[in-house]
Amino acid sequence: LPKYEFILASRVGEKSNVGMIQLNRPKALNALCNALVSDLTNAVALFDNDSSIGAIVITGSEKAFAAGADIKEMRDLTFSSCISKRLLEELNLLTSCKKPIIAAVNGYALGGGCELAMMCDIIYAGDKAKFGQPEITIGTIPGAGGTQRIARSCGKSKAMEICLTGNQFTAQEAEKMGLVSKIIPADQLVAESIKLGERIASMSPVIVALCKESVNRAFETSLAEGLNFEKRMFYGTFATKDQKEGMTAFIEKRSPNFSNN
Ligand code: CO8
Repeated sequence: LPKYEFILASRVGEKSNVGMIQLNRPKALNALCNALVSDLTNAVALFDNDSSIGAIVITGSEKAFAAGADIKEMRDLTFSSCISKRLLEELNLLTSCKKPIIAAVNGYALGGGCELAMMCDIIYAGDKAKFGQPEITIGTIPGAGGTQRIARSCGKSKAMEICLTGNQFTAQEAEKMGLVSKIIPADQLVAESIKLGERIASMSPVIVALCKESVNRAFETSLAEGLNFEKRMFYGTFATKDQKEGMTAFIEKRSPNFSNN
């Protein structure tokens, strides 16, 4: 795997089938400077195209998942420079990854850090994690999905309160709101997230990709269209060898041997 400046990337899990990305810019609490975002999107693309990898985990340090966009890089931006640089469009590439991405959040997930976690497919939080969208306190607003994704997963009142006050909220509150799926003691968070990645990586990759796409469709369309989309994807699974293998293995009382076909 390539060496990156602001992240560490490795293959983890008993079968080395989980791609691990650790944000590694400790001096700035993993603030998402442009170079870090490039490293991150490159590493995700590499794992997405690596057939030995079935799921990806993104984590930070115990102190910070990521403390947001880099405020020092942002201060002197202008409207026209944002347009010409297509600011934040690169980070959005993460959402086109076919493989499930798990955010393992310890410490601060603020601003762009919270948004990065919400771009992932599943969030596991350490018991001391702190979330928030503090942009309003520094004269801007969330720009990488915060207003939209919190509204969709937690409703309007929570989204408004979080985005308009900039107040931090705890892992426990985040779980209650449905933003994170599980809280784990901080020192076990990464190991548990890898286990989750291994569980997903034990499934058929092609079926996992169809399943992820179907769940994501729920956020993009009406219920009737989404149900139709899901049904077509479901029908589509019967064109794969892995569906035959999965059901045959069940009937023969053995574990399946998926092939990504
Ligand atoms: N940008 C740049 N540097 C940062 C950032 C940041 N977001 N956060 C922390 N740092 C730096 C500090 O400047 C400090 O550096 P130095 O030692 O050189 O002064 C170092 O990290 C340690 O930080 P603190 O001393 O502040 O550590 P504390 O433990 O006292 O406080 C906090 C931790 C509460 C997390 C505090 O650092 C903080 O409030 N950080 C800023 C949080 C914030 O406002 N984030 C939102 C940024 S705006 C944003 O994210 C826009 C979203 C658009 C999408 C972005 C996608 C990339």
